[in-house]
Amino acid sequence: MIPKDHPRYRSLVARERLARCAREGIVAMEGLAAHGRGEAFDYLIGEKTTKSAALAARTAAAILLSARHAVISVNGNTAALAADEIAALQRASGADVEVNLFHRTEERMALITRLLTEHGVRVLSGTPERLVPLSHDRALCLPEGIGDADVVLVPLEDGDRCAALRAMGKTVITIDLNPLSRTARTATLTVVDEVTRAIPAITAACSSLGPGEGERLVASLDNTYLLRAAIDEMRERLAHALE
Ligand code: PTJ
Repeated sequence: MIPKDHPRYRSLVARERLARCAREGIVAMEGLAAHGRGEAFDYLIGEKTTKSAALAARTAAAILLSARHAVISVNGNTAALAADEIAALQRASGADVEVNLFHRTEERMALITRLLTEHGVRVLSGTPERLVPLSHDRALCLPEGIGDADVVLVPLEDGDRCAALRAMGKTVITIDLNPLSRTARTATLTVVDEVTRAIPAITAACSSLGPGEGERLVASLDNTYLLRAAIDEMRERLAHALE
């Protein structure tokens, strides 16, 4: 039992959930290490949505809404932390949801699909094919899902696959607390924010974009600017950390 008045309640609940999901086989053991890295960067942005992340989230909504076929690619960590949030984003954006794993096993695919379905996500099913230019099972995706998509949202992605999806000509949106990661630098658009804050921000933006705002956001998208802004926000916080 985590006491509600613990100053780090949210973080402890997330860790507890990830540990439980790791024991159940939903989260890969490597996913726990990935979460720890994310937490460290979350400290640096003050565990809140920064101005540049809010702008990135609105731009992400604009891209999803104007896509021919948008797909949200869900891995173990994202399913464990944000199943309800994915269901809400799917409703708001009309995007398809595909389970796509770095550490792929049929058992984890089934467990994650069940978890998402229980939370109201409509998960694509079908026969995967080796369409992503990568070796081993990381090449697998659904021809009618990620294979067909022009826009793919890949929270907490591995840099290699992000680059491979870009090489396939897709617009790639990622959510990654580390603005220095290869994924963050390779994606078309990076939301430098914690996944349980970023997804609701994108969902809220889907229903609040003003007339013409989406087109303006897409036309002025500059991911390097957004990453620099995230780093500047971290630097600014560090400069005043002990005041
Ligand atoms: O479930 P699987 O098999 O698909 O595996 C998922 C992991 C996350 C293990 C896999 O994709 C992986 O190894 O990812 P990386 O290369 O460690 O990248 C994950 C990135 O997400 C890192 O840059 C972390 O800083 C960041 N991150 C971790 N937790 C969060 C996060 N970003 C946003 N919100 C988080 N909660």
